[in-house]
Amino acid sequence: MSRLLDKINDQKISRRNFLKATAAGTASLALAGCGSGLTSAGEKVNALGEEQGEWIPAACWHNCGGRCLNKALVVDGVVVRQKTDDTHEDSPDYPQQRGCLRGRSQRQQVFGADRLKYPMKRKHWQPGGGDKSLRGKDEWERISWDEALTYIADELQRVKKDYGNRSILHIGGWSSRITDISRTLGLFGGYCEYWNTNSFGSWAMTPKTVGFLQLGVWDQTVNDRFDLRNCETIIMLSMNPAWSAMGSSSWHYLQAKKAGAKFIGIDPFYNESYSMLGAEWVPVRPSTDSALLLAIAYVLITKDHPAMNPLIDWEFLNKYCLGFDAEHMPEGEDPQGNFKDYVLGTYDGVPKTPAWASEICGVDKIQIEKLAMEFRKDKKVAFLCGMASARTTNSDNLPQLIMTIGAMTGHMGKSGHMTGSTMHATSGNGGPALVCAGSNGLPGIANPVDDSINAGQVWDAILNGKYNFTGSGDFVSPDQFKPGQERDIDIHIIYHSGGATLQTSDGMTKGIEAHRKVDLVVSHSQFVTTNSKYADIVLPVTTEWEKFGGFSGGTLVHSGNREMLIMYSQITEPLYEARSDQWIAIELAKKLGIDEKEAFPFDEKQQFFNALASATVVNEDGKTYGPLVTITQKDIDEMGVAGKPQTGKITYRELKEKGVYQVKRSPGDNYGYIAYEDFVKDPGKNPLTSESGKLEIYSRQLAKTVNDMGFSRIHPIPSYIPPVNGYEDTFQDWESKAKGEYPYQVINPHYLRRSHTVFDNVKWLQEAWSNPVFLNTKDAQAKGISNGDTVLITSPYGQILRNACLTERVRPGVVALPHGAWVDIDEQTGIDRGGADNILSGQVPTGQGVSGFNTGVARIEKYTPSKLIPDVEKPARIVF
Ligand SMILES: Nc1nc2c(c(=O)[nH]1)N[C@H]1C(S)=C(S)[C@@H](COP(=O)(O)OP(=O)(O)OC[C@H]3O[C@@H](n4cnc5c(=O)[nH]c(N)nc54)[C@H](O)[C@@H]3O)O[C@H]1N2
Ligand SMILES: Nc1nc2c(c(=O)[nH]1)N[C@H]1C(S)=C(S)[C@@H](COP(=O)(O)OP(=O)(O)OC[C@H]3O[C@@H](n4cnc5c(=O)[nH]c(N)nc54)[C@H](O)[C@@H]3O)O[C@H]1N2
Ligand code: SF4
Ligand SMILES: [Mo]
Repeated sequence: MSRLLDKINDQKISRRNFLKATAAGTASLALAGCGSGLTSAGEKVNALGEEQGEWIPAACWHNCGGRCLNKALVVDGVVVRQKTDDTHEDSPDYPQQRGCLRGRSQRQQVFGADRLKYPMKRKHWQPGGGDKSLRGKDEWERISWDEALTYIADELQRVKKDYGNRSILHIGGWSSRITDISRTLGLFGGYCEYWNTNSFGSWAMTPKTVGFLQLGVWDQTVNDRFDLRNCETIIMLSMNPAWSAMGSSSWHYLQAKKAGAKFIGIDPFYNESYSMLGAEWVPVRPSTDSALLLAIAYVLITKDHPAMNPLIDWEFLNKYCLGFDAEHMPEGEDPQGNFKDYVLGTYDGVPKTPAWASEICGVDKIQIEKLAMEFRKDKKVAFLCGMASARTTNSDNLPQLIMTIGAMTGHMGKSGHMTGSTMHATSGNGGPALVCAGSNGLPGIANPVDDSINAGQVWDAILNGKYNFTGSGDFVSPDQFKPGQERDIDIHIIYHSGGATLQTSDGMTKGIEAHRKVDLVVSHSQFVTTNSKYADIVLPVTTEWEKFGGFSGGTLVHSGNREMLIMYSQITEPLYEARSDQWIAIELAKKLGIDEKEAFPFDEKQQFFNALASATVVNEDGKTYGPLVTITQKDIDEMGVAGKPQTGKITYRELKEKGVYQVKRSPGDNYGYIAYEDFVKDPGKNPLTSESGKLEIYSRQLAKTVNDMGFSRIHPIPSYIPPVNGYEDTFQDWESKAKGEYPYQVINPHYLRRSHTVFDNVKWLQEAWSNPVFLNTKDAQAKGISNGDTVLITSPYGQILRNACLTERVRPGVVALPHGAWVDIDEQTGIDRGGADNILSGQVPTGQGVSGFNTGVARIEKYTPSKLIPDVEKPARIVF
């Protein structure tokens, strides 16, 4: 290390040598256990860097809960330090876009010793598959780009000829359609797609169908952040912005706290957010929120008295909703099917009382009664919901039930009142984007194959040759929720061009088996990720730091919070032999005899320019939009692109230097937002997205769509349907309450140390945040497990090891296993030492094709054969 520092100080080192040296330095650090070497490195180069370096806005491009401004200090081509937003003074009304611990460790990732350096082939792979069983444990051989692309092209041709294009499964992470290779494969005749409701769970389709969706965007059904300060009570259901929505969100909630709001958290885990906000805890069992909320409805209905105890907003129900009671049912439907009578148990004989719910959801019945009162109509209430509770099986009615509670109590469409979903980069800040990212201008390329397999069936489909086809595309496609149709499928190639899908999809144990079945697995990646570990040909790709530049949210669903747009620039030339995904797509097109100009009519720089020129920003009226960036002919000439000069709010030069454009906000400005305001003012003129244009507490369309898809069945009204692998399944016998083989429920909180799987290889972060399993103290003690003990967790689908962290913050009966750790199977025992969440999940799609990430059962026991070493002490995965 010290020789490296001397070299940097000498300023004699070339950039390329430095990168090699950095890589070596990080490797030795990793092996020795992270010492303080790098800190002193920072100090030494710091003084030097400040004089001579340039701060360049550096991408943080991951699917985390933030979009923050990060900058890298580059001295003579070498990144010596990082910092975050200091472009303006920080204040609650106009906050800096500050990065988190992960973003600030980005250089450790980009220049990590474990970066993939060259294309690689698995030693025992041969065209047709070779020894397939060795996937995940074989040796790697370095090959040239030409060899790699030739192997892939030949296999694609062979499989197309013998089995057809639908035997090529292309997985591009979130959506098969967004990665560059989808363009090449589209022109090649198409590919079978993979789709997943992912983050959204049953918020994927339900809200739009029942009329509970604003602006076409899922997490913008709540009011603007300033309006949080007008709320008396903020009830949060399955939310953890302090971990999962870094950036400014927590600060917005704190302003509401400062303004006097009372917070309540409905969650099996009393997480950092509730703790920060001093929230009252409603310790619900996972996947049982529907039971709890039905009992809330019961209390509201039975305790309401319009004059003496006004809890329900009858006017709101009458005017804006369908299906609450027998008098407001859709035409042609049996009046007995209404919500109120279901809650009261009029026809099914089961009143959904707090006692009824308590047995299921585990919240004391007195606490349920008290909680119901908090929703009362004469209080200013925000009912904010994250989507974790809907990443559960049989939860299709949950968003509808959340909407129903909000509608019953009239907490919609006015200041100080809100009901809806809010999560990720836009947590606590609803409304349309004030600055909008532009488009790269590439024309779409269709996929001629219409097959699309749900994440909850994809590995089973490969293994068994059958799946339930419900429509094409990903879940944002209107065509995805169609009547189900059993289809045969015969997958021969798995092509991973993005995402960490083997790691992040349901049922990893079966996923590995499926990967060991096909003829070829290709993976583009930056590290030996799980996808690449089980692949045959691995192609090293560049990070965003190695590209010409880009904008926050380029390929992601969320571009950031509504008030800003980030533009980043190139930090370094591509490392080693890494190439961009687009370069690979172009070169593969050439090998396949496809006109690459048809796939990519213009280059990445022109794509950047197009996005720059088409970015827009709101005008001061708060309604109309104009171009964001002023671009001169000189800028265009310097970039070497085709385009016309234009006038906007910030010059290209200033944006390039600052890295961010942020709309300056203050309370009472023109940029505020109240969800459902127009609808509430004039429902006739501003109908919602449902069949009737109203809030559908009874939704014919919802039940029909889900039931026709054929994964499982639901009712048109919100009802409690026991989840698959839920609390009920922890019992051998529900009546006698005899516990079964898997007596605990498992949830997967998104974890601070990583963004899903990304950053989990960074030693700084591994050292700062260990990755235990969180167990309730009493549960652990009953099993003789102490803090730090290694625990074996067994589900019906797989086994993992983690060291225990005992806490009272997880409710009894629940095991909280952080999401996203990299799998590390011990091939002798079959046990995963990495603690990967999806080793514990199965292939169980329900309803609209939801992944039940937070519905799982398991048993726990102290593991004695050996003790897990901390992740930071594990060697990094360095191949060459
Ligand atoms: N059990 C369980 N599973 C879950 C969840 C859970 O809570 N529990 N959460 C789910 C949710 S909400 C989500 S959104 C998904 C996320 O699932 P994924 O999208 O699969 O997860 P990421 O780890 O973000 O995957 C991004 C991958 O892309 C790679 N990458 C980064 N840049 C590039 C690039 O330029 N090119 C290429 N080719 N690759 C690149 C990264 O290294 C990483 O491997 O996981 C889901 N899975
Ligand atoms: N650090 C970090 N931040 C991230 C991510 C990451 O991986 N790491 N991922 C990003 C992405 S893509 C997404 S989708 C978001 C996800 O963001 P969130 O949905 O906020 O993430 P989670 O941490 O899974 O869940 C939030 C809370 O829901 C609780 N919960 C789980 N199941 C249930 C249930 O059945 N009922 C109730 N009432 N509560 C439940 C959990 O205990 C947790 O406290 O985070 C984003 N931000
Ligand atoms: S919250 Fe996300 S975008 Fe912001 S610094 Fe952290 S990892 Fe990067
Ligand atoms: Mo997500």
